[in-house]
Amino acid sequence: MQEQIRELVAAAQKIVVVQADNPDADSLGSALALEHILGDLGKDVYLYCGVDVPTYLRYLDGWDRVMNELPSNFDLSVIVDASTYMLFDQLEKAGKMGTLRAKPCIVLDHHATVDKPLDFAKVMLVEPAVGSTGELIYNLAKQLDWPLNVQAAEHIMSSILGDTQGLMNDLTQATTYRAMADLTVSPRMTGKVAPYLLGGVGVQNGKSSVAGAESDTKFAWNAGAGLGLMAGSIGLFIEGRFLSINTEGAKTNLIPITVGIKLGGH
Ligand SMILES: [Mn+2]
Repeated sequence: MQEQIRELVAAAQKIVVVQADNPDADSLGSALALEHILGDLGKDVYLYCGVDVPTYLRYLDGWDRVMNELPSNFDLSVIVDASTYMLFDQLEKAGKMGTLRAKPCIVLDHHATVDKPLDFAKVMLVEPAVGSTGELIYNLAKQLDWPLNVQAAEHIMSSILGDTQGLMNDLTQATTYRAMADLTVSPRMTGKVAPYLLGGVGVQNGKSSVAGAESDTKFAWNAGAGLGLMAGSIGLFIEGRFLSINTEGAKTNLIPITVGIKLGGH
């Protein structure tokens, strides 16, 4: 199913992300996250919802890009957080359901069995075991190696927080905390190589192993650079730094290289 999604997205240029007539933080966060993800994949993304975004959701950056009118021309639709006809009255009233049905469609949802399911979708990725559509998109992004920039990560976190009522209700699972931690720690690194700089000054304490030698504290400074990489769910980093210690006579200069692994997170 994930491969079908990859192929449908690859084949499309203009993609409309569709929310039902009952938008909430999960649907809006999911739509905005997809706007960033698909945008970073080079797609033209439109956001549609049949009703106005409620004022209580307008803290989500980008809510004002959600349009009340379905574009007449698009290659693919992605419906988020809904999988029943019953939540699309506005499209029916506007006579646009036919337009939606005529184009390839992906449904991303987490609601258990519904009445009148959207039978025209090419792919229905509906996972009731997942607490929110935001978390489902996070999983999909990891499986398909989709880019998650900072904004996409924040929107997914808003989705998750919305449906789990701040990680408080039954929809919150171990995977939810893991996803939140992952998205919080370093969304910039997800699927990417991230360079960074290091620097510091301090004191270096050394003691000769010769019997009776006194320990010695010296001023030192260091500077360096590192590179973080992702390999699946494992984060790797390599960093090198130039360390200079003000030892008597000639300075002691070292270039320690550190290589490490961060497990279970980005
Ligand atoms: Mn939801």
